Amino acid sequence: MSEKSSIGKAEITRTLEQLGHILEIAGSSPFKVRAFVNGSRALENWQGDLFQLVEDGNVSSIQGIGKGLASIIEDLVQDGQSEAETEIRALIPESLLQILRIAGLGPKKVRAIYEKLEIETIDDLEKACKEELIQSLPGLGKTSENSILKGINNLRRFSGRSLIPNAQSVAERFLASVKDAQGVTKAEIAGSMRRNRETIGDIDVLVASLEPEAVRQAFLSTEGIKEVLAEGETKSRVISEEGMGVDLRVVEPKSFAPALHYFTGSKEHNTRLRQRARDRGWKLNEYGLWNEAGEALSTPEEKDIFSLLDLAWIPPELREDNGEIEWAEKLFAEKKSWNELVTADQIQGVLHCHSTWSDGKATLQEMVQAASDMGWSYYGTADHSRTAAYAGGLSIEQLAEQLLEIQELRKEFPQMTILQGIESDILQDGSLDYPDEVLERLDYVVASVHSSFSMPRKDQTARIEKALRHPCTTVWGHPTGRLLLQRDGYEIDMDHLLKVAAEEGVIVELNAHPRRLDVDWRWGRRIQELGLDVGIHPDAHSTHGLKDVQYGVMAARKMGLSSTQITNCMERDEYLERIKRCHHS
Ligand code: DGT
Ligand code: CA
Ligand code: CA
Ligand code: ZN
Repeated sequence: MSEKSSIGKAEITRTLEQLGHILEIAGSSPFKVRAFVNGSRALENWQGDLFQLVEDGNVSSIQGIGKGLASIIEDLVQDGQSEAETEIRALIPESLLQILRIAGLGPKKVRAIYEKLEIETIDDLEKACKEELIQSLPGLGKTSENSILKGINNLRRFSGRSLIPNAQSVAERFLASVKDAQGVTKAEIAGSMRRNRETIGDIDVLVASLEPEAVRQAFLSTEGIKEVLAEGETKSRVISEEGMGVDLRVVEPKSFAPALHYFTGSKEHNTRLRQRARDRGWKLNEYGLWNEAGEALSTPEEKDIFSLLDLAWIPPELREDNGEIEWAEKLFAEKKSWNELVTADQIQGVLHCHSTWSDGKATLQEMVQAASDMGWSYYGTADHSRTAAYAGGLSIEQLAEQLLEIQELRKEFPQMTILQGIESDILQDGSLDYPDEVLERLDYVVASVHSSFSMPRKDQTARIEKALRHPCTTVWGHPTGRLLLQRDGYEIDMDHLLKVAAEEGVIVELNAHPRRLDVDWRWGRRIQELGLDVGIHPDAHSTHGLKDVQYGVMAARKMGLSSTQITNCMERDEYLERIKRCHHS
């Protein structure tokens, strides 16, 4: 296994997009620029085993990736570097890539700034703005100068994205304050939040009203604004005290549905839909939809836009230009609609929760009480296994003691089925953390990696495969090990391991902790193709942590899953049958 070849698809996707931007700044042909930017997106949306594809010499079979790009991808996968990449990077000073990160500055503007003023760094750009040198450039003006200055400031202070719960609390606050403004007929959160993305860049608030001034005042009087970056008649932008950007857009009530569709995005999805309108001589934008005669078509609801374009309504979560448009086309032709996506009230119980027996903050009794309060009918504890000393992993004796407590709790909570499980570390060699006869006494086993994250891909894959093939493994816990905004997952052959899970009847966990949301939603299509079962588990370490199930449900919706594909939407008896596994001996 080669040590240097540990460059994954996500990184390659980022590289290709960046190369496209570099080419644009350097003044390359638009054709070439587009090949990279579109190729990056094509790769991001493609699901499968990239390493296998490279081995088969088949990269150009991905739609949207030509021969030239394919050979760069092959080099990146095999060697972690590519000569073509080095050549492209040499076209411009590296520091220009930092400038590209400033909000509102795309490659075109960066090119003008670089070409005309020979500016290469953020500090020089800041100076040029203050000396009012930018406003004379084509495509830039006095206002761009101010917005660049603010953008630089923001980049320095708030360059990050946010986890869903943080963004949600900010969004709710702003939404509540504009909802009550005079003249408001509708108000909704759009953007990545409405699409249930795993992290949120900024919050987009969309309001329908004929009195934009009242809305703006209500918006700007929301509590906890750190800075107002822009205030216009229908558009405002602020930074909240939590450091989150919040955009307000006010539209006329008749434009609300097209605006909601537009500002929900994704940008890629929007582009496809606009093209679809254009293909029939129509026009679609955030204000409405017009036919070939230039007549505005009536679109009171989002679904009207879709149906006028011969598409079934697409749930916002799926709008990533990830095959959803083709699917909506097919559904529309068959006069069908989308399968209902899973909802939180369909969850019947959970596995994979911790307690004070290991590193949880609440006792088992408190956890069961809280689970019962959630309205669930089964609850599976899963404390850490003995090797996880740092997390208070349970010895074999402690497991036996815990069972005694569970037997008492079963009497105290007759309405609940209380299961004893374990979150077993997958040891270095892929074995589980107890002898088989101990594992066999448990109701279920979650197998998770908690150590040796940087093993070479092949070894890591073999390690996990061995654990998934163990007859006592019920659930594959947080499959990639990623921590959002903190660390990427370990390198594994995900496609292969999903197939192993399918063969072995192992449940793939959708860990609902908002920092994990692991397995990643981008595997949703593949998981459905393989007919895998997904379990939404809170990995709760406190009673409050049980509520994280809601984020798992959001991610499951983004994967396109219905309740029938989620194991813990099963009624209790069926569920108990499903998780039985370790009774071979
Ligand atoms: P974020 O904020 O980075 O988490 O992601 P979004 O998707 O919320 O992006 P944002 O806030 O920049 O824009 C909100 C939506 O507005 C976006 O999803 C689609 C739409 N939009 C913004 N800029 C463009 C554009 O240049 N073209 C098109 N077609 N749509 C755009
Ligand atoms: Ca946004
Ligand atoms: Ca925005
Ligand atoms: Zn874990």
